[in-house]
Order: sequence, then structure tokens, then C-alpha cells
Amino acid sequence: MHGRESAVSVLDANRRDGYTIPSATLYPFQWNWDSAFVAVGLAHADPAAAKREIRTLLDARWENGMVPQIAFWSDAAGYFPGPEEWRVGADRTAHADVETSGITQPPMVALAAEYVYEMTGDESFRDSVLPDLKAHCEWWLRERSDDGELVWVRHPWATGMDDSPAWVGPLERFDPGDVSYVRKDRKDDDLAEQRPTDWDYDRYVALVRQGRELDWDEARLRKESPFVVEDVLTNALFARACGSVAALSADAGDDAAAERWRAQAETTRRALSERRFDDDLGLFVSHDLVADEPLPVRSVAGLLPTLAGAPTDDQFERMRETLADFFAYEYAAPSYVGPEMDYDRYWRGPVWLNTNWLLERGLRRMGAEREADRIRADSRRLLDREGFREYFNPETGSGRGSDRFSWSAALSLTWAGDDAPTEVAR
Ligand code: 2M8
Repeated sequence: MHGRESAVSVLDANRRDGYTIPSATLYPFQWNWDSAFVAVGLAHADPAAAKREIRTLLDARWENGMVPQIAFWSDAAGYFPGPEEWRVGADRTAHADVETSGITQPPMVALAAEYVYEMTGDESFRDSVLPDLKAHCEWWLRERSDDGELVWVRHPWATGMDDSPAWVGPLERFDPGDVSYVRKDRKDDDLAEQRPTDWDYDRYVALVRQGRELDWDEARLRKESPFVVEDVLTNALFARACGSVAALSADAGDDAAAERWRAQAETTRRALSERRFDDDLGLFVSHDLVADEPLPVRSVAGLLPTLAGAPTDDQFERMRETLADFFAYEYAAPSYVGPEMDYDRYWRGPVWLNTNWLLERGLRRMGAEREADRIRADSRRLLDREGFREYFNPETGSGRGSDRFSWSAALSLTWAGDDAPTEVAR
């Protein structure tokens, strides 16, 4: 039984003081985009908790507008790297004294806040989050964009799809040197097979240490970091975030802000369409800014600019052919298809329910109802079969990674009934 009650009980068990940890066994702090997905699900079961989830996440934002990947609200053992590795002082945050990591994650928080607002109609919630959402979008443009159109990230962990084959090229190009550290994520033999390799971790840790040494100075990191990537998923969610800020501003009667963020959403959407579509692969691809070259892989991320309405009609026709390759498995949609595909390894092939949720909405926005229905049906079958696992083998459906995983439980609540707000053009 993996119905509504058990989803709520997983979320209750993973709830801490105002936020929900992704997993009690693997991820014991507040994670950025996890909390956003959790809030979306909680909007269906416990709207007050949904609002608190977003509020707590935004309370960890930095003075400069960055919403960090992790907020270390309380001590917890069992995760590396913790606050002692990041060494970001609690004085960087705008609202609360909390230690955080030094990177961000895909800006899902704006879409989630808009979703919670649509479900609750709570104007005081809208007014409380809008200034932080604006500050966050401003930060992306000010600190993370070369051209005011597309935005970049400087760590695979910031992409959320950390172990994607897209990042192998950029990671291969640098030598992490002699990094010593102790991993805590391989809790058993199965997980050891599913988690990223030491080769990847050496580079993840080296990038953290470089950020720390340069005191998280974005201008210097832009010049000196070996990993600077315009991630296609981050840009899709950034365009969508600008659309959410525009919609919330319009709702609050701020026409000037609404116009400004609508225009930005359009600018980023157009840049994605004109510069990041790979016609051979039939989807959008990320771009390595250090080597100034595209990263041509078939990652599910490349289908998600649908969420921002980025593809032209012709591009979407081409994407429909590509979709067939993602649908050629028992359960859609794998995180990656191609020569490096591994059904069981973290972001290299398994199905994840958060990207399915985004893809379903993107496809509906493009009018591809039949394909969107398939994504929803497969997601529900996986949940029925295996429960709230972190990811799933696309052929056998077997659950992988952590169990009692928060965003899987949360998103199941959006698929349980018919009360989810429909995706609209933002
Ligand atoms: C995974 O990433 C963390 C680092 O952020 C890790 O592997 O330690 C990713 O799946 C990421 O997208 C997710 O936010 C995080 C927590 O669920 O786990």
C-alpha cells in the first residue's frame, strides 16, 4: 500500500523544524529543490506545512540572493560534505543564522511557490515570498549570467542531476589533485553500485575546496573554475521561475515587475530555442562555457525546456521523435539514454519522479496529452509497485537508492487526485 496515508506518514517522519529532509538514511538536512517538490505535494495534504517548507527554504537564502543547495539547520551525522567542509559562515544568509553549502540547485522554488499559492490563494504567503523570489532571480542574472539571457552553474551538484553523463567531458578536463576525504553515502553494497564513483567524487570535492579557497567569489570562480556549465534544466527552470515571478507580481498588482519578469522569461526562452537546441539529437543540450562547446547527450533535462514553452513547433515535432527513445522502456522516462546508460546508476538511466513530474507538465503545456498521460501512468505504476523509492530501474521497475524518499512521496500526492493546478503558459 503506497497510498495517500503512507505518503503523508513518510513526509511527517522526514519533517524537521519547518522543513523536510529528503531521506532519513541518506540526506539529513534541508535540500533546495527537494523542499520545492515536497511543498508541491504538501499543498495537496497539508497546505500550512507546504507554505512553511518554502518559507524555511527562502529563510536560508544568502544576502546576495542565492538559495543554497543545502541548509544545515541542525546537526546530523552521516552525510559528507557537511558544514565543516563547506565552511560558509552563517553570516551570509539574509534572514536566519544558518550554515549552508556554497552552491545552489535548479530554481524550482518559484514554480513551487506559485503552485502553493494557486492551491491556497493565501495572499500573505504570496507577499511574503515574492521579494525573496525576485532577489533569487536577480542573483541568477547578476552573478550567473554572461549575457543576461542564459545562466550558468559551477558544480555538478548544482544541476541536481549530479552524475549525468553530460558532465563527464568537463570533469575529465581537470586533475583534482590529491584530495583526501571520507565518503558517507555508500551505506551498503547495492548503494555502492548505484552511487557516483570515486573518480566523480574526487572532482566534486576539489570543486568545493576551490570555491571555499576563493571565498565563493563568483567573478573569480567564473574565470578560474574548470566546471562552468549552462545547464539546460537550470535554464528551463530559470525561465519558468521568471514566469512565476511575473504571474505572482501581476496578481499582487505590481504591473512593472510583472512586465519585467515576463520579458526576462521570454528572453531566456528565446535563447534556449535559438542557441541550445541540437537538431541531430532532437532535444536541448547544455553548454560548457570553459571549452565553449555543447555537451551533446540525450538527458531527460533536454526535454524539460517544454516547461518554459521554449521549443518552436518544428523543434517540438523533432522532440516527439526523440521522445520515442525515452518511451522505449517498460517505464518512462529514463534520466538518460545513450551509450553510457546504466539502468541502476544514479542519474545515468534510472527513472526519477521529479523529472517525470516536470516532464508531464512540460508535455501538457505543449499540448502532447497522450505522451503526458504515459509519464503519469508509468509514475503511478512505479509508485504502486515499489513505493517511495529515490529512483527506479526503467526496465524492471525495481526501486533503487533510498527508501521513504520525500519527493517521491510528495509527488505521489499530486498524482492521486484531480485537484492539481494545470500547467499554464508562463
Ligand atoms: C542527490 O544529490 C546529493 C548532493 O546534492 C548527493 O548525492 O549527495 C541528487 O539526486 C540531488 O538532485 C538531490 O537534490 C539530493 C537530495 O535528494 O540528492
